[in-house]
Amino acid sequence: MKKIHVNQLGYHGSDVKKAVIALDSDAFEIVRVSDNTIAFSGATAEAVYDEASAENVCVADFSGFSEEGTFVISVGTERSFPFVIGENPYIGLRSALLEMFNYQKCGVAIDKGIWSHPACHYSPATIYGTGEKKDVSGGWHDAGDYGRYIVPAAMAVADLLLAYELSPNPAPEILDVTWFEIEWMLKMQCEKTGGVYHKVSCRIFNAMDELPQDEKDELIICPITLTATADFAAAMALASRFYPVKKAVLMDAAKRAWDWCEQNPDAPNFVNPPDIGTGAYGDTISKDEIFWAACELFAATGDEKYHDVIKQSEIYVGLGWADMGTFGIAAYLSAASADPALLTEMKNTLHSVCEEIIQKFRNEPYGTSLGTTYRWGSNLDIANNAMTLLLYSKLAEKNPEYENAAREHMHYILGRNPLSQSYITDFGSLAPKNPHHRPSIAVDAAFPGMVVGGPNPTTPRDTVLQLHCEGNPPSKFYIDNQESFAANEIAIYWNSAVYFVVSLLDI
Ligand code: 9MR
Ligand code: ZN
Repeated sequence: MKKIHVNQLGYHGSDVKKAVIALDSDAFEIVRVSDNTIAFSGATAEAVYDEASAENVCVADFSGFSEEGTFVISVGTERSFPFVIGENPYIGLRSALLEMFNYQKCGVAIDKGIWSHPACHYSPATIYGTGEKKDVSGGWHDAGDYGRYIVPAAMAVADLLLAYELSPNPAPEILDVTWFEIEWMLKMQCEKTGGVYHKVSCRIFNAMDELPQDEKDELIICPITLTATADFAAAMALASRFYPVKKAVLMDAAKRAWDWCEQNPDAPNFVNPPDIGTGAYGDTISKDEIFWAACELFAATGDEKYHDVIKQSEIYVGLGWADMGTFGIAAYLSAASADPALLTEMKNTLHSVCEEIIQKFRNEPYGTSLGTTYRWGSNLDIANNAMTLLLYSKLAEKNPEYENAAREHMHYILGRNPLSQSYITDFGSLAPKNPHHRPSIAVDAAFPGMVVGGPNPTTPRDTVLQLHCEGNPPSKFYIDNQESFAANEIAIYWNSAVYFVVSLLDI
């Protein structure tokens, strides 16, 4: 087990560069891997107690060192994993994170080396509780399972489109990649009512080594929900900015979904019907999704009817599949005819969230901001906090400290954490090899560029994780085991959030 933690890909020469040393040390050395010579000697900062890992650690700041090459940090006999200092230590990362979405495609044959497979899940699905069939083929498999769910889909689409819009150097293919999911989302809208079905999947999660084309059980479309319909309205209105040729179709879909929400404000929250066991994504509060939808529809149309809803609403803030408020704020900040006073209020609201993040960040030696709360998908929370800071700096007021903090969050994901664990498959010396991802398990090789959920001590039913990590502090509650769904699964909206961050940082 390493005791000196670094970003295992590396750092740009001009970056703030820090390693975290979980040893009692007052000095460190940077050693050239090529010839084992010492390139730099420095003093560590005074030891601090890190609550999330329950350890004393010292930060080694080597920002002043910018020689290009491959190095390790050394203290006594301890060595970190090697890392690069250079112009592009993250080569291939951004495109791999995006390629994951092409790999998750459902309903079409996939041609990706050992991970290739024929088309899957293309038969018409049954609308729950009826004999009615509907074609809802396409879209991305959500995660390690083959379900396709509107709520996380809306989030992934928003992350990717915002990455395209706000990156200083966006990958042009983002729009094509994302269109595949949007096309499927459109099929999930009920033609008659405008409401949007919550999800489509088989009744249960099938065997872990089953390839998608072998999952032949009946596909079930679960009932329309307010959460899914509001998320859909928001995502389609947002998408209308990016696909001019499809604008009319997207806006029509968005408005019909909005009307459904207005007519069904008290529709119940989603819970799985008794005979369905796949992901629920049930959200008890849909007001933030309505707020997001109103902001996107207002930004897309300038129609005061949506503005009135925003003016009467609380300002919601937060990112996560159950929290869409910050997307709403981002939309309002880019709306052409925003109200100046409300605009200021929204900026201030976002600013206070950023300040909460940054207060924690200043106290966390690993460059994180989660305190001791490592929920299922803790890496999403890491990425979302970075994303929130970057959105503020981009849309409200440029803030170098926020941008630096976002970069520091990426260092955590790429290995500068208490386990020296990179959380992205195929990137870093110690990257996950056994993600909870059916197609990877079936061929016994992890598809590259997938972000795993990360440490999570709060899911007792993940028995393999619990057994292995019993007694571990929160940020060390992780195992690279294919059975650990609560720490080692992958998901489209985890990749999309990290993709947003790397796109804005332009790495
Ligand atoms: O990411 C979701 C996490 O926030 C929830 O706590 C968890 C339990 O409801 O579900 C996670 O989402 C999973 C979904 O339900 C099914 N597909 C895989 C998702 C990632 O683990
Ligand atoms: Zn499929």
